[in-house]
Parts: sequence; structure tokens; C-alpha cells
Amino acid sequence: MAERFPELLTTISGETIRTAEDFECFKKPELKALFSAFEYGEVPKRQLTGFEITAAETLPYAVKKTVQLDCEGFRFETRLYLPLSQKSPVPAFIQILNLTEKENPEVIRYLAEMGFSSAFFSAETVVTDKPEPTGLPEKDETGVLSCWGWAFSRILDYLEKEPQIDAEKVAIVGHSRGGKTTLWAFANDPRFFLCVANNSGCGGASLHRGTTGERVTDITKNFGYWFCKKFADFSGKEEMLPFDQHELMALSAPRRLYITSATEDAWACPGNEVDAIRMASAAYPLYGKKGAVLPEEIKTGVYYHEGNIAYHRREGKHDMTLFDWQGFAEYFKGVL
Ligand code: GTR
Repeated sequence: MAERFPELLTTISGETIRTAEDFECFKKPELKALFSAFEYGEVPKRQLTGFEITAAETLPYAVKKTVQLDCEGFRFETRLYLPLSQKSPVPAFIQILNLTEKENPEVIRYLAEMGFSSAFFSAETVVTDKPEPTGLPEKDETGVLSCWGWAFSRILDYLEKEPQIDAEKVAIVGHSRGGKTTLWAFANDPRFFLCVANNSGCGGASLHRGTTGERVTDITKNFGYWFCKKFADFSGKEEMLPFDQHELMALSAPRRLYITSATEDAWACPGNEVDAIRMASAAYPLYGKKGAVLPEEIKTGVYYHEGNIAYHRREGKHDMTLFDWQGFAEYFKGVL
């Protein structure tokens, strides 16, 4: 790597971080403030004020509940699938669905059989995915990824009140723009247990500096509304960013991350995703833990599940498949 990256274990004042206490007390607040000011904007503050179960139905493998979440006057929906055959409380996955995506019955069934409940929300029902987004009122003061990330936390507020859910074992999952969202949501809400960022690329797991895929110029031209306005100033000037994406991941330490790439997803720059993981891993020994445990050469189709940052590179295109879900569920099950 020819680029010069901001030092993860050095504060703005130039001091070296040597302990988890100092990382928590000084470095994390610095990083959060910087990511908020220069990339994602503020997370909306609105709280969950109530919820209403508007439908319940028994499927062959799960009970489906449709739930409306009330958040100080703003309402959005989540659909929760509770496995039939398990003793409660059960761990849960929450997935963000991009655009017109729907929850996949094959995935729900597989997760139920593995002992997981699953909850879903459609990003569009929180804030629409277009240049002049509508929905959550706070969208005007922040970026759309922050608003979607906020929705994950409000679903967790509800799951904490659902006796059949183990709210201390909740994973959040997102593909691509959804993966950018989960990384930022996870950094902001320490209650989540595991964060999955699938093929998240630019603005997600991939380093901005030295990318051979999507750059700040591209993403802010096409999807500027996902971020705070200031982010576009770094177009072609990535070296001016006071952070890089390995530091977004390090905000999650010592909790668990699962990052994926795909062989035909050069736009997300898999090489930079792995470099980010390796650099983020430096935060974990502060807590007496391992970050990622990866070989020099990454093999396609292998689940690297040993460390607190799991990784795999799937054969194929930009997508989230059953192979990916199997990796997430096996890893999650193994660390419960
Ligand atoms: C791509 C975009 C990525 C990613 C993706 C998606 O076209 O350039 O940043 O977000 O779309 O969400 O599908």
C-alpha cells in the first residue's frame, strides 16, 4: 500500500493509545465526531414511543408478526419471524431491504431451522432512496444512511420488549448500501451483538485511499444524499479525509463484525476491504481479543471465522446469496 493512512492508535493530539480505556474514552469519540461531520451526518434522535402488532400469521416454520413502530409521530413497519421449533428467547437477525427487495422465504426458513428469528424492514419506508428523499423528518439534517441506521436501533428497542427474543444477541445485516448502513449503525449503537456488511464497498468496508473501484467522486455524484453534504468536498481528495474506513470498523471493537466481498464485485474493491479489516484488527488486542485471523492470500469460497472480524469472498457477482447467509448463521451460532 503506497497510501498514508490515519493512525488508528494515535489521537488527534498525537498521543499513542495503549489501553482499551483510552481507546473508549478518547479515540472512539474523536472518530465518531469525525465520521458524523465529514461522511454520514448525525444519527436522528427520535425515540420509539410505542408499537402495534397489526397482523400475526402461523407459517409452517415460523410465526410472522407485522409490527408498526411509532417513533414520536413517525411510523414504519417491521416484519418479525419467530421460529416455531425453538425454545425462547432466541437470537435474531435484522435485515435492511434495499429499494424493492422483499424478504426471502428461503432465508427465513433456513434461519428458523438454525434457531434464529429474523426481522426485516424496507429502507424505502424509512426514507426514500432518491435524490430528494422523503420520509423521516430528520433526513434534512443528515444523510440517508444515518436515517436507515437509526431504524435498526428502533427495531432493537421493540425487540427488547419482545419476550421471545434474546435482545442481547441481535445481528444486523445489509447488502451493499445496506452494508454501509449496518457499519455506521453498529458503530453508533453498542447494544448490537454482530454486524454483517455484505459487499458494502465505498462508504462501507472499503478504504477510500487507494481504491481501484468506486470513489468518493462517483458515489457523491450518484448517491450524494446518502451522506452529509460535506462528504462531496473529498471528491478526488480522499487523502484529506481525517479518517479511513478501517476506523469505522474499529469503532465496533471489541464486538463482532462479518465482512464479505465477491470475486466479480471489483467496484466494491475487495482488496481494499481486506486491507481495512487487517488495519481495523489492531484495535482488538487492546481488549485482549483477536480482530481478523486471515492468511496472506485470501481463498475464494472459504469462511474465515476464527477471529472477532469474520470474512469470506464468494465466487460471483455483487449480491447476497444463501452461501453468504450460511456463513453469517454458522458464525453467529458458533459465538453465541
Ligand atoms: C452501486 C453503488 C454502490 C452500492 C450499490 C448498491 O451501484 O455504486 O455504492 O451501494 O450500488 O447498493 O447496490
